Amino acid sequence: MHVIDSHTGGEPTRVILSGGPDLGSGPLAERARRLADDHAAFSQAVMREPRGQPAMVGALLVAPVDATCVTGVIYFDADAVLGMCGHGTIGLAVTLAHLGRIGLGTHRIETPAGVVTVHLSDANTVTVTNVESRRVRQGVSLNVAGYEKITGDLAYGGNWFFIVDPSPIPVAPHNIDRLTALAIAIRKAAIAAGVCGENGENVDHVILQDASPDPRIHSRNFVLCPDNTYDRSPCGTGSSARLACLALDGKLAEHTEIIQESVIGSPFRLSYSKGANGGVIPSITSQAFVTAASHLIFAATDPFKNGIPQAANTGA
Ligand code: PYC
Repeated sequence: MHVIDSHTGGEPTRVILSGGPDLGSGPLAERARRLADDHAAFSQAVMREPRGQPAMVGALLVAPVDATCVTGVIYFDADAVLGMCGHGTIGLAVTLAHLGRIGLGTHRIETPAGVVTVHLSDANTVTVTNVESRRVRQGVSLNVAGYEKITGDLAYGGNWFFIVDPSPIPVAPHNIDRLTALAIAIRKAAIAAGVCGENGENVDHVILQDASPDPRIHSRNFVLCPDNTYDRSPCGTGSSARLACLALDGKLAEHTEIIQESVIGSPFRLSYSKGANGGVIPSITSQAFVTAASHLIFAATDPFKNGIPQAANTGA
């Protein structure tokens, strides 16, 4: 299996160029369902240690349905298939440029959530124009053990997010373990309370918002991903969901750029234009860097051919 790794603000992306499962043809959302239903062992083998690493997102290249797209892609982590991935799309564009498959300029990429565009302005800098993003519920209160109540918004940015603003725990690197435990409890409570997307989609990510100590930065976030790791970047789809909330609350005007940073201080430049269906079309700019080009080998006799199971990793 031939892969290229990159990171976007510290968040890793692994592009699978060859050797992935054959998902057949048809709409990418159907092919993504096949990846989720029939190929969990593949996702875990490629994302988990010893071949992968915590927080890694895979980008499986597939043929696009829309011939105007340079590629189709299905994103996944060790535990879930994603509708879209913002940091991954920045990593993918830089990887395609590294391979000489795209040049500077604007290109279309098909994802299960829809077609997005990337504008590559130099070898490392990419602006993603995401799918229309929207808030679907505001001020939802959840019962979370240890807290009187946790209130947040449910919003979509290519994946489903429960967004708590402000975070009851300061968003800072020394609090990452506590933030992770709280975000896992919030996601569990949201699912138990039936807080879900219009078609029954579960909340797959949780965002805890805070102010940044740097006055030039609009805000700082902590984002929990489906595999229970935190996003080292500010999360492109999460930032998109957040932009939808800021727009609806009248807190950010159309075409006004802000900088949002992650819990480890990685910045995304964000803005939006109004969407056709009442949501926002987010624009996300950041940089990615290629870190490795490898052939993954899966020996039949390797006891960790399918990765280290999560319980063994965490002691859970
Ligand atoms: O950047 O959209 C994103 C993302 C999703 C999961 C990890 N990163």
